[in-house]
Amino acid sequence: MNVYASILEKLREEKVHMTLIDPASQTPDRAGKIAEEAEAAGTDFIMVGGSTNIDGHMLDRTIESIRDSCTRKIIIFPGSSNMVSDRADAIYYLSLMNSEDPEFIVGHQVRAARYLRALGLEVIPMGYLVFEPGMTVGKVGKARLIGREDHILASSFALSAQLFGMKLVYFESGSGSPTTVSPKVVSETKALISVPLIVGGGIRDRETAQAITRAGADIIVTGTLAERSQDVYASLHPIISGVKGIPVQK
Ligand code: 1GP
Repeated sequence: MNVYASILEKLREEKVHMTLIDPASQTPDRAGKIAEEAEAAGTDFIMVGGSTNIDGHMLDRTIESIRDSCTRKIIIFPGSSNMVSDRADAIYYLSLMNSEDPEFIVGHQVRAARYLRALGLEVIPMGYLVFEPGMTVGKVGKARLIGREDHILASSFALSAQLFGMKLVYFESGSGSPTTVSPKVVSETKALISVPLIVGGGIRDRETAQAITRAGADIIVTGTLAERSQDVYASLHPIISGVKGIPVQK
């Protein structure tokens, strides 16, 4: 089964949690340890990537280390056309739709297209929307930030992504953000789209993760929490069990 099909299959049963690991934030060994503990805490998929440029060798080593210590599928979350590795199970083919720079909407994607085809890596098309405060990805990606309460603009972008044929929509506040998108933005968007909605950026506690999930988010992403934690299991388990405790609409 390919990765996208396994995401959909999982979502038929329960809400999904993904752990983001940025290869620029720690050694490959530590990345492997984070993934191992995240899996024990119940995470469903490992995303590898970030908005700072990472050389291919570091990306490969990080994915190999995660692969050695964890059985979860690994999805690349690329910040540029360089972040491609055949060690992963899939890659988000993402368009930062609210960028002011066409490079982030379609430029990197065009440069990577033939290489991705040659590698045979599974590609998952995704509409990626960056909300205030945006943090590093907002600056690097030259995003015209969406307000965290702006449900009209947010849901219009999300519906547009679906109309373009994208298979996932990701609402991003930026890694390390002090705020998250508002639950109302999530609920208004879910009322309009049928593809899975991912929400990430600034989620650090069970209550926030549950509020966003209850509003309709299908997939919750956390990154910073595990990267900064001495006890990854203890940090992630309350969030993941909280997310899993919200029933899916059948
Ligand atoms: C960033 O949405 C992810 O791309 C995760 O954000 O690091 O704040 O958990 P955090």
